[in-house]
Formats: sequence, C-alpha cells, structure tokens
Amino acid sequence: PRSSSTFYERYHSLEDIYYWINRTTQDNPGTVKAILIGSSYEKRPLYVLKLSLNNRPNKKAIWIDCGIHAREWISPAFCLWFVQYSLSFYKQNQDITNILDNMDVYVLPVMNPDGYKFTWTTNRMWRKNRSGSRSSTCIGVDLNRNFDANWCTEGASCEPCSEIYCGAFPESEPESQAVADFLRRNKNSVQLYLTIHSYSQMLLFPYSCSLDEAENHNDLLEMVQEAAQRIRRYYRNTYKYGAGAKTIYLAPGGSDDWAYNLGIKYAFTFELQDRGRYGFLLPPSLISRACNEALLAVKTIALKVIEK
Ligand code: ING
Ligand code: ZN
Repeated sequence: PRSSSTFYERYHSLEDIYYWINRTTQDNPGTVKAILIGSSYEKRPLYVLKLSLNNRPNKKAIWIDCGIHAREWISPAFCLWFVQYSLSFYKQNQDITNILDNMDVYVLPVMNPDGYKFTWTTNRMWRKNRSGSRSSTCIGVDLNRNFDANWCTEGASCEPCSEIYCGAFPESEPESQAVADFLRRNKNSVQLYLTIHSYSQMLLFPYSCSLDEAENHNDLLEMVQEAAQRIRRYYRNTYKYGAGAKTIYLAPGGSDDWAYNLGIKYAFTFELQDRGRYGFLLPPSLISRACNEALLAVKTIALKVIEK
C-alpha cells in the first residue's frame, strides 16, 4: 500500500530531488557537501553530493552517477537510496562502515535533469537530453554516446532523430562535459566509477566501445561475478555480467569506457531491474528490492577495490 511506503520507496519529481539534495546537505553539515559541477542545456544545476564520513586525509573516492537516461527512473531512486543508506548505516553495518572509512563517495543523483523533467511532464519514454541542434528539428543527444571513447562509431548514430544520437562532437553536451571535467580534475582520487542504468539486470564493464579486452579484464570479471553470486544468494535474482560489447551490444561513447581510459581502472555500468516485465516502468513496490540488489553489488565491488 502506498501509504506505508517511505520516501525512498517512491519516485520523485526533479523539484523534489533538488529539495532533497538541499535538505540532505543541511541535515548533515559535517559529512555531506553539495558541489555544483555545471548546468544542463536548459540551465538546471548539476549537483554532486560528496559524502565524507570520516576526516582521514587523502582518502580515495567512489563516483556514482544516476539518471543519465531520462526514462530509467529506478536510477535516480538508487542514488537517493544509496545516500540515505550510507548516512543511516555508517557505524551500524560493517561493510558500508569499512567502505566509508576508506573512501569518500561522490553521488550525482540526476545527470540528465532536463530529460528527467520531460519524462514527468510530457513523454515518459524519453531517453536523451533536451538539446537542440542547428541541423535538425529533432531534440536530444544520447549522453551515453557522447563521451570520447571511439565516439560515434558502430553502435551510435550521427542522425539527430536517433535515440542513440552521439551529438555533434565528443562532450558536445553540457551534462557530459561537466561530468568529464569533474573526473579529469579528480582522477587521482577517484578509484571506482559506477554509472546506474536500467533495465535488464546486468553488471557491465569496459569495453562497450570495442571488442577489445580491458587490461585488467580478469579483475573486473571477478568483481562482477562475485557481486552477481551474492545477489543470487541473498535475493534469488539473476544478473548477467561481463564486458559490455560482448554482453549486450557495441556502444561507443559510453561514460564507463571513457572513465576507464582516463585511468579509473574500476569502471562499471549497472543495469538494474527488471528483465522486461515492466521495463522502464518498474512499479514503486519494486524499488526497495532493486536498490538493495544494486547496493549489494556496490558493496561487493567497493570492498574488493579497497583490498587492491
Ligand atoms: N544501456 C546502455 C546504453 O547506453 C551501455 C548500455 C553500457 C552502453 C555501457 C555503453 C556503455 O545503451 C541502457 N539501458 O541505457
Ligand atoms: Zn540507460
């Protein structure tokens, strides 16, 4: 029943998420800071929350972005879930305590605010951002084809009306440029890059932009395999895993491949629930399951990165 679900078991409008960001920083002055990393095509702010639960100097960091694709509503819901879990269970749960004692976490709850807004007001199935182009009346660039990793080769489209339009040039979009600039500035501290999508239940790693094997392929494979095994054991649910191009399809210009090539050697794309029954329209009653599964995967992988 709706009445008994918590804030984190519902989907939220963009306005509610901005309000939540503000509230979360005010309520946690010593541990959560909002960093403005840029703004969207329609000039909405892009805020990253920095969780720093202990004052140890020179900590490494995890980056998690959500909402790169507008219609994948479970993704921003996961970012909110993760922040709430971290703040509530630090010093209560051993795994999250261990992680937050060793790493800061940067969380971008909505990378594509214009698109997300559009899915609430006009078209629930919108994927891209909302930028206009001179050459066409079609709107929007696929932000996960706009990064500089074999940009606009097979698996992307140079046609503005396509759902996988790569944009006019790499990082042509303010949203992808803001993320890329932040990661370039922080590449010495960020050790683990995570980007959250839906749907299909997969844990993916580079490369998606080519059939090449990543230099630490076996490490990455071991990490997602362990995460998938734990999800199966604890939640009796199945996640596929592997290199992106070989597990789903060739997809150049993705953020995880770009982050990997920047030097962040642990880079992953999670595809959360479900496997197609509801697809992008995952009902609110399934948010907690989907987020807990993803949280288990984040913990499993982060703990392995800390051990390295
Ligand atoms: N899937 C991703 C997409 O952008 C992907 C798959 C993963 C592409 C990693 C590139 C890199 O198509 C969804 N559901 O968006
Ligand atoms: Zn996606």
